[in-house]
Amino acid sequence: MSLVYILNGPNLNLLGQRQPEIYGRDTLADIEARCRTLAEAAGHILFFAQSNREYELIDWIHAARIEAAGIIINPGAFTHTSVAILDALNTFEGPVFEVHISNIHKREVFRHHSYVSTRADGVLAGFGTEGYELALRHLINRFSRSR
Ligand code: DHK
Repeated sequence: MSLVYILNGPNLNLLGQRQPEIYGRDTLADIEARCRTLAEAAGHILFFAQSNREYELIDWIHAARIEAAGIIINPGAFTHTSVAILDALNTFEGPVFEVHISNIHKREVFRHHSYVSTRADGVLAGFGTEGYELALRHLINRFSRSR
């Protein structure tokens, strides 16, 4: 049994209402419910959280260092700005997967660079909200392979 952290950055609390033509109609609660079902069916535990505050995301990454087997993170706009989140992720020894609902490379140039990608073991962008489940399925498969 492993603990997985799924962390979400700023504005993702507004999923479902926020620019649905880009981010879709699913809410963060919908994503959490689907991921929780998936994790629990495989015998794992999920910590799922969102914050608009950079320090809170960093504090969760620090907590993950102690107790989590893997991190899935959609840092929102902090993807493109936060060396502090990158530094925190660099202290985490397990696998890190970066998820973006939209394909950031198809959007404005300022979204093309991700600090987090320089640490992430894999990146999913443009798979819509399904990207979270794809990343989680991968982590679950990884855990069962390393047993
Ligand atoms: C979410 C955001 O909030 C943006 O700031 C990123 C990302 C893209 C997403 O696609 O999930 O640029």
